[in-house]
Amino acid sequence: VVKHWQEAPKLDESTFSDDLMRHFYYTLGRDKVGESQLYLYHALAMTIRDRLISRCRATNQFLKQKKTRKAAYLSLEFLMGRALGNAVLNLDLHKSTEDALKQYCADLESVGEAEHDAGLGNGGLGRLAACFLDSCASLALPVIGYGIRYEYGMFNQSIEQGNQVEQPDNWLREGHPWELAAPEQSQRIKFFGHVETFRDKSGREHRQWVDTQDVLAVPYDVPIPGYKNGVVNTLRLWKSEATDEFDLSEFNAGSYSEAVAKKNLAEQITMVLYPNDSSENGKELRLRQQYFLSSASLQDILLQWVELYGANFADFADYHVFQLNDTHPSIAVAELMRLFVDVYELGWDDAWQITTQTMAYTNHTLLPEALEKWSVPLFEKLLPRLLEIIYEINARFLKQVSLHWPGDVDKQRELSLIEEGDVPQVRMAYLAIVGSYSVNGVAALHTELLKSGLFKTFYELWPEKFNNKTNGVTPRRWLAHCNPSLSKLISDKIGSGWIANYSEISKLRRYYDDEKFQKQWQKVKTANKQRLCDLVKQRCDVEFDVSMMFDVQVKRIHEYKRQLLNILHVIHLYDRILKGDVQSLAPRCVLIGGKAAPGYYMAKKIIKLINNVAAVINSDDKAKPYLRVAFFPNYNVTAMEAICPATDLSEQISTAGKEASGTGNMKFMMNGAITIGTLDGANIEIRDNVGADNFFLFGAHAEQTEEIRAQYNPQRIISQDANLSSIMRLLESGHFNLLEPGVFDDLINAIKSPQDPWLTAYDFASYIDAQQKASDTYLDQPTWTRISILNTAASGSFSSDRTISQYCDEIWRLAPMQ
Ligand code: DL6
Repeated sequence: VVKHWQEAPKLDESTFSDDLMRHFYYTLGRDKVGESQLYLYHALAMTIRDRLISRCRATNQFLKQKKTRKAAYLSLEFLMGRALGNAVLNLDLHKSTEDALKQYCADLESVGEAEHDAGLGNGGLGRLAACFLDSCASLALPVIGYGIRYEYGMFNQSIEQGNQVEQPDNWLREGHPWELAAPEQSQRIKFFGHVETFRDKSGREHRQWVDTQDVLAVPYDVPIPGYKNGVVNTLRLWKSEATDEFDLSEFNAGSYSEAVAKKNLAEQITMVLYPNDSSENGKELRLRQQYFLSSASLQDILLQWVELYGANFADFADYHVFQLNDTHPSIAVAELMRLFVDVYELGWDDAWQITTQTMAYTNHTLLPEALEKWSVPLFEKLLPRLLEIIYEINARFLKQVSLHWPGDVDKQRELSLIEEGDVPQVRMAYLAIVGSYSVNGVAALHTELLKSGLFKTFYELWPEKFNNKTNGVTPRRWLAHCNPSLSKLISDKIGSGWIANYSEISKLRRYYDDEKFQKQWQKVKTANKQRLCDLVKQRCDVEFDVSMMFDVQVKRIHEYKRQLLNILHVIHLYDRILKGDVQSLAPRCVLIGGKAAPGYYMAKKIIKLINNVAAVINSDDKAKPYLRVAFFPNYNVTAMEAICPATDLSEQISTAGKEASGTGNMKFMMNGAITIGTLDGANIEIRDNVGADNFFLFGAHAEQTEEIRAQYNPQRIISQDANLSSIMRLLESGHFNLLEPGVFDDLINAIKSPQDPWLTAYDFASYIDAQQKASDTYLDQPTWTRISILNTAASGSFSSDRTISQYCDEIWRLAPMQ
């Protein structure tokens, strides 16, 4: 007799300790805790997973029983980081866990160290997806995440002779205890082949995609717990596998090796995450990943629909919405059409109506190099039926364009889904816009720039589609979990309601002037800084000092994010120290971390410069009392959990108009760091919320940058600025590269080039001024602490709960699960 799930043994706090022992002893077959505590971590993860599974079942059962509108978040990236601490927090298992671990003389923090980060994303876009899942579950919203189970996530970075070296991230090597495979729900994905017309019995013509080389998509489900609300949603990650019949012909012909090689080809699809955060390189494998994810996820949802309600899709759009996380999964628009028209035999118009009422697209970047285009010949080879469908969508769309702008052929060329040229290209962002009922940017300025620039003509055509959803981050991971001592201090003062309802954090404002509270606030910060000191010593071999200001910039290395400007300021401080101009210097420890895309030459040079400058400064005794510099290798989610609670000054210094939103800026703010930043992305909203006096502003405004670029003369700026000239002399003299002549020439030339799009020299002087203000303020600790408290208190609207509530109310229109 198969026991029904409802009769499954009850798991609660009373059995936690026994469950842990059972998993350790029986499931894993261990009786001793080793050095790494790996098995104890696995046993603990399984003990907690048991509790997640029961809640996940209940959540799924609810959704099956009630015909409910749901959202699916389609993303090529989910940068989840570690799961253990988050699950303990959200399921309120802290005490049970610590008690149970005592029998092994272990504690949660040390056992948690055994967990590998799930680094299935590059940076902001992937981490946003992870924060969104936490918020959806915590708000009890029926949202499923769909992604790829990459065998190798974001590469591991080490530094050798100041240079970035990449190593593969074999994160699954020791097993991933949180996931559950569901091979019985695998989907078949078609590639290659060709399209034929056939006539059915009634004489109707159909297009058929035949002679395809199919690959299996096998789902692995990762539970996503809501915060203390009993909800557990699902992140479904697809792994590619060869189909069973892949080898038959070769086996029959005795070609064992060829057969296995083909298997490898299928499994390559989900082998590795592409490590570019904002540029695509047109690789066939990447397009395969995009189609693989989109097709598997849509088939999964359609199949569930058919199983529950039959193949009638008349009200499908009332119950489903697909949020496309950037253009990466935008092929889903054409795939949903293919499934409706070819597989479920809907008429084109019905299919198009449903599709355009279920798709919604989020744009995450204005950088032109990140706007995906795929060559038509590649599409034709890999996905011939999808290309046909895109042509048909385009033909009908261009008819609409010609009605709107009669006789204007240029408009048709401008908006066409196919870009003309030697090798014509499919414009994926245009496909996403045409196929969606909602198009959103991720911060107010970014959305305005989309409407007035990149997608201006689409905005003229469909103004109602465009909307803004300023990003947010989850206060559970980014304050409650990563900064327990500050959380306790906050909760002692204003109660713990802020964890579930982050707008309550504003109650903290009442205490910013309270001296006793300020002292407690400082004490927490100092303890967090001490922890970071230890980590920096261990990872960078640099001594930081808690009495100095912790000035931090951690994010992907990109020219537009201007780590170069930061290091110019560091050189300026060093220059002042050498000249004995130290009177108004607040002693600082500067920490910079982030990964460069492996093929991004300039970003790698910037890493090298940071490391060389750090080496020179840290070995100079004159600098020691005033300045220490470290490059943090292999920056990832777990590193940020230690870094943001310890940061005093948050560097958000991108060229205005280039950073779509930023989310690191929000994590720092929540943890009481003060921002030095440009009017870019969500910095603008951060400054509006905390007040101009509590933010160190500098730099050109976005609307000025075009004009500045038109007459940009950085050599003149350098020659007229004594500070900058002095820095350039140090750089050009080879002071930081005595044994490596010329290594920084390209960086030096970039700063001096009138074509420098990042306006480094232009913003330098105002950056130095703002840094001096930061320095002056830091020397006045009561004022600094007041501003720090005000920053946390004003961070209420940067919770991803607020963002998700807006997605829910204005795009998804979902009701919470009751
Ligand atoms: O929206 C999340 C995040 C923003 O906060 C960053 O400002 C933006 O740079 C990032 N975009 C990407 C680019 N990927 N693509 N396409 O990661 O998105």
